[in-house]
Amino acid sequence: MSLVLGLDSSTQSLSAVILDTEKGIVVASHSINFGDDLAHYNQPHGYAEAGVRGEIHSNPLMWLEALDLLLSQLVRENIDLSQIAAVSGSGQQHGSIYLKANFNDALRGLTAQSDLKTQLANCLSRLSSPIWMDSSTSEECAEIAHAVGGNKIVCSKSGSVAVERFTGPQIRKFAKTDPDSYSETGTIHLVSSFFASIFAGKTVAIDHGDGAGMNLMNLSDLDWDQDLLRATAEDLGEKLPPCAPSNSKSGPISHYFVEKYGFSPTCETIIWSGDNPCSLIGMGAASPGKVVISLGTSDTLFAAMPAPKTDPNGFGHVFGNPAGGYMSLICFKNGSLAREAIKEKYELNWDSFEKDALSQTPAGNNGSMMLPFYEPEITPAIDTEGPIFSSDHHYSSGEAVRAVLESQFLNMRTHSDWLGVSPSRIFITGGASENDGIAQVIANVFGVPVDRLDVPGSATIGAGMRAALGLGGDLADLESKFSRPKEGRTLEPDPTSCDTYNEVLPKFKAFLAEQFTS
Ligand code: ADP
Ligand code: XUL
Repeated sequence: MSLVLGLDSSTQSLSAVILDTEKGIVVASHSINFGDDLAHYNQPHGYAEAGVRGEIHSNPLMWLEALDLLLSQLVRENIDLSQIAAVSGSGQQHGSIYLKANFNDALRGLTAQSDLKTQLANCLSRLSSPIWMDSSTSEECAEIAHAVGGNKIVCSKSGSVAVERFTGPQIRKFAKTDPDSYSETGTIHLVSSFFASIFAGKTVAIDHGDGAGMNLMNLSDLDWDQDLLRATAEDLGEKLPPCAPSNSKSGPISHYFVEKYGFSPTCETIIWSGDNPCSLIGMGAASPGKVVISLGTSDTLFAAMPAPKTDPNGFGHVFGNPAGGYMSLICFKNGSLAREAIKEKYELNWDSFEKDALSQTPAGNNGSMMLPFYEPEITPAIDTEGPIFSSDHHYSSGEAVRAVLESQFLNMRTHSDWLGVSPSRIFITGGASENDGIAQVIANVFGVPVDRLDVPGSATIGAGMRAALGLGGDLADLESKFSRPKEGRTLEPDPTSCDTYNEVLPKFKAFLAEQFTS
């Protein structure tokens, strides 16, 4: 059997691809959008909108319902799931699910006569899951850093300073604010290890890629760090699954999926990883040399690293590379959500955003800039209530579209300097990467050609490739089949615009520093 299934539970959707690893083709793909397809949860973008002081949570039952819905729709489309040899997946990073001690028994006792949501609902010791957009744990970050002797130590151990959205500070906040429910919690899972456990029918490990996004794993031995565990919450070591390499097998698929959806009982499950580590694999960037920009709900910039190197400003991160070694990751929270805000304000669609608005204005926007932070930003760490414009004249739609894009990518260039990598080519992925206007601004700001891959959805594809790697597949072979650049779609930088951006860059940095001096 040469078919593998890759899933991606992201902020706004749950997606699946089936890859034929011999023929090198995508046999099927399907997606459930939380806002549109599961509108009864009232989480139009995949999370509850009205958070208190930066709290952003999702409903884990919505994720479970999405999984049953996705698989039943694949079966209804006559996709034969019995031919799948292995399953793995990708999850939005940092989000956590809190489960009572009955979780393992409930997984073992799942029956195909009912669904996952109904059968697992009473395993939750916390009804909602904080996700990566949550910025409510500054106090807990400071406490963790203080307890281990400062953020320099947190960073040298875990690859990141204590970060609001990371799972450790989120766990600490839960333990402080709801100690009874915390002590009732038997296991804390990441989105990735939660789904992986459901497929395996038992609690499985957290992989080194996603585990590094918790402020709890020590990068030197890739295991839980006892000082960080102690600084975070009582008895935390007992509530976490073990850490394991990303290609670990977790046994045959749970009987639930065999009986309900016709999977083969011999289908192997491979533990899941985070969406950015999976994307690194899907983009063919697992070996050092390629720089990837992912334009999803957030924008991220990442690259494989031979040895861990940390960001002196504390904004960037080091994660485990699912193929071994390390990767860097820099997350810009105001990605698609900021572009969407401008699109909606000027009543544009993505086509007119690019063709009518962007094309009206020249590179450099005649000096009109903006700081495109609609929500508290991660890179740089800024607590803001809204965007700031450099000029108080009314921006036309063309000026506003150009301002949001130029400032996003000038900010990205500024805050990826510490990697010390001069890319000769950038690979882009994610929902917004299809937009040629956006891709051209990236090419011009960074001054290098920009490529996309033949097959869209690098996190989902990467999850499928990881399923194949778990069965012993060859990375170079899989990359040659699924991570090929799309022919005829390379965007070359325009030399005149590149010169303009080299001149604008120091002005943008000064504007940013002027507004946010801390
Ligand atoms: P995530 O994985 O975080 O859920 P995706 O990678 O699926 O996100 O990207 C979804 C985002 O892509 C949407 O929020 C939307 O703003 C953006 N998007 C989709 N199509 C376009 C387009 N043609 N141009 C610009 N942005 C787009
Ligand atoms: C990475 C991050 C986001 C999430 C959601 O640190 O917070 O990219 O993984 O995609």
